[in-house]
Amino acid sequence: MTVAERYEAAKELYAKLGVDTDAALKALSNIPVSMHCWQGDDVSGFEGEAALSGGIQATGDYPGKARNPEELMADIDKALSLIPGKHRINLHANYAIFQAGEQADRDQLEPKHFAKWVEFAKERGLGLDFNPTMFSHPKAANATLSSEVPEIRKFWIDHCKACLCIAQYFAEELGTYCTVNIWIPDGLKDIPGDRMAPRARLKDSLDQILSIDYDRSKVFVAVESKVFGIGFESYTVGSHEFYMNYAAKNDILCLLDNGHYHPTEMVSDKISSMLLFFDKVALHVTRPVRWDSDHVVLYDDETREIAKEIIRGGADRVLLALDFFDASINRICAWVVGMRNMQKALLNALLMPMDRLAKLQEERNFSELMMLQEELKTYPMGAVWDYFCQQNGVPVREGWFEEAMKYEKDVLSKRV
Ligand code: RNT
Ligand code: ZN
Repeated sequence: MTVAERYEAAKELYAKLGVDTDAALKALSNIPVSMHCWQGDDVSGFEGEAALSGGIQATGDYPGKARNPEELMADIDKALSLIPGKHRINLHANYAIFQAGEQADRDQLEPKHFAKWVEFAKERGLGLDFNPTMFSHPKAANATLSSEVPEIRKFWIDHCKACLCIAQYFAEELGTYCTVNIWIPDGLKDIPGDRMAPRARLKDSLDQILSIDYDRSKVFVAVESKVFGIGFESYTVGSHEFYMNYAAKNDILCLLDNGHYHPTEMVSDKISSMLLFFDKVALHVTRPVRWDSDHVVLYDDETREIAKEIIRGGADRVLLALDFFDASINRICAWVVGMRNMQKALLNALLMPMDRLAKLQEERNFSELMMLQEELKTYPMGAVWDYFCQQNGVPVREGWFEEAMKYEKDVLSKRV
């Protein structure tokens, strides 16, 4: 049977459940996923030799990582050619591109330092999202926005202000919003002597950053909390409660990274609560293995559950991005597997008879609810997914892997 024939058979089965597969595919093609540039080079960026700091780690030494803008852009292109749909690229400030001889510290960054990225995005019809980079820098050695040292704090406040200007430039040039996500690594290894003061300073820093004049209709600022980091096991300044309250009071957004909570705490369960109080919620979908390890996103239970909540809450209200950095495998494969899995999870959710499931719950008919959710697991979602890939002109099923391996042989393996 051809891909199209298998799709027709699947379509009939889903129709019996009242699910319209054509509508599901249309909806899927309208959900952009922001692909993080930093999987391509283990969060190195283009500034030079600064080692990755901030309590995050990219472990592994798989050969062929991108070493400059040209290589990273070529790798992103390769990955996107194997991923169906139109997406966005998520940049970090340490991916600024300087002209020969030019240099600017992070508090001096300007839109021009990202002109090449805008050109790249424009040519491909991609949106850009952005992140201040408050790690892997000598001034981030102890703390950033919560620092007790006024000059250090000012440096990072100025960096964030610069990032808002750059984000607005992205939004204006590309005609689509830009999410700016603020994450800081500030925290303590051991029991604090004072939990309040660093948080008060962080609050003040955020107030100063947001006091600049920027277009809130185009630039969506989000704050990303975290429960711990390596070397920050006992206390993080930017905790969940801190940021949730800050965001609510200041009309900005929260970003939930599903590696940043206690291991039995699920981000999928948080999305509906956020959407009842905020216009939008931002996500970093990742895979924590025992800690915030940032493994590649799989088509696993929590990814599927997150996707269901995105579909139920309204995909246009969720700023969906991925965040992982595995340096132990081919980096193109990491991107493609993670992106395709996120999309499969979204498709899986789009193919569920959501109204019927909700009604069964209202009726407290839990036997049928369980039965139906379990039966749905073996419906032919794969046939619908294959058709989507074919429709979008990307390789069907594992067909993409061969192309990734050819790229490794022809391009990546020559980077020594
Ligand atoms: C770190 C956060 C943060 C980073 C990126 C590189 O724990 O998840 O989002 O991973 O900014
Ligand atoms: Zn994150």
